[in-house]
Amino acid sequence: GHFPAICVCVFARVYMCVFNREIILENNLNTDVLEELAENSEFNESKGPCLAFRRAASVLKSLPSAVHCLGAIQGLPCLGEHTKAVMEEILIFGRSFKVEEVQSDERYQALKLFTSVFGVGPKTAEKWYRRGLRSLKEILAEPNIQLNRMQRAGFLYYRDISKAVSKAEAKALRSIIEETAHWIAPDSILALTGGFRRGKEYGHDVDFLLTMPEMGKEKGLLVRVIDRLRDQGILLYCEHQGSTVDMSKLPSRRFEAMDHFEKCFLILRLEEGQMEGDGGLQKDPGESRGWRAVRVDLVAPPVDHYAFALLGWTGSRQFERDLRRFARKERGMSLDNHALYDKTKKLFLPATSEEDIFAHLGLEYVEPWQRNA
Ligand code: TTP
Ligand code: MN
Ligand code: MN
Ligand code: MN
Repeated sequence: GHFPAICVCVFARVYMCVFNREIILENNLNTDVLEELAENSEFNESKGPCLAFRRAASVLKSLPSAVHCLGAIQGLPCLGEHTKAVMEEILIFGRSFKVEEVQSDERYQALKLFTSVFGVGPKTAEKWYRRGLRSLKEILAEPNIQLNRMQRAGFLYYRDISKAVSKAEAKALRSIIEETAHWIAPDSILALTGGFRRGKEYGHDVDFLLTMPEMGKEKGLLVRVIDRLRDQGILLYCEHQGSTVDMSKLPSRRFEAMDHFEKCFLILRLEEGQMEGDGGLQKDPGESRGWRAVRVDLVAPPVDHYAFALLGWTGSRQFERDLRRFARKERGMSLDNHALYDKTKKLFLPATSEEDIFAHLGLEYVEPWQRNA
């Protein structure tokens, strides 16, 4: 049967962190390759293979030692035929021809490039590709292309937001947003989520949850925070989504990554002087204009959903997938960013902390840094 990947991952990751970094790096070579295949399948709308490659990558990441022969991966769960074939090529030839074929594919390259723009999804990328467009320059030069507001911001700040965000930059943003939120509501609570909560050194954006200790008091707060950021001149772009929470609905499978909380996708201006700990580490002074644009996700769940929102927004995406799958297959429960529902007992299981949720699932608590699946 299916041994839940999460068990392998959680168990092995603790082990791995304690021991050898080289091993992690070596397996990452393989997992990066698998991620590319996953992405390629996604572009081809092959959802099954896409998830299969992602899951396989996650399992490989969790191994306590590097893979040196096919025998080492023989008994592992979630490794399909295609993954094994790729691994075999890498082990024998030091490279995978299948992967190189994908990497050199014109369509793959174009779709990868186009979807790297904030606001551009696979559908839009495909449309542009079909029109014969191959570069970002060509898209900007094409008069018949209508970019929406988000895409215009994506192109405008492309250079900055495709550059990794550092931990120091994430911390600086945290202070700015926290100060702003406290200025409006002194007892508001801001929590860092996403990759940085998992201890990552770099990220593609910075994710936060914003809430109030008293249920319902969070209403209107996010909008006021955004207005204040705008007044301070640091709001470069804001896509605001109102709350659509409907608690009569059961946790859904269809909208895996989506949730109904009020949120905004932002681009903020971060002054270089606002960062502590990077003193003297200036880059090329000719290139520096003293600030950079950073992508920020700010989500405002009501406090009674906070634990689920925190678990959901901490990620990684693969960890969330594995956890939801585990809940479904092993426990007959459905889990999403809002709730945990026991399908046999037909009731919602309340939680005020992540610990509560893991306990309901009959799992030992998994620290955020162990969730980098
Ligand atoms: P991301 O910010 O996309 O990913 P990350 O922080 O793990 O890595 P990085 O930013 O460095 O690339 O998403 C963070 C988590 O939030 C992820 O587990 C998925 C979750 N999420 C939702 O639950 N709903 C959403 O609508 C989005 C966009 C993300
Ligand atoms: Mn993130
Ligand atoms: Mn990401
Ligand atoms: Mn994000």
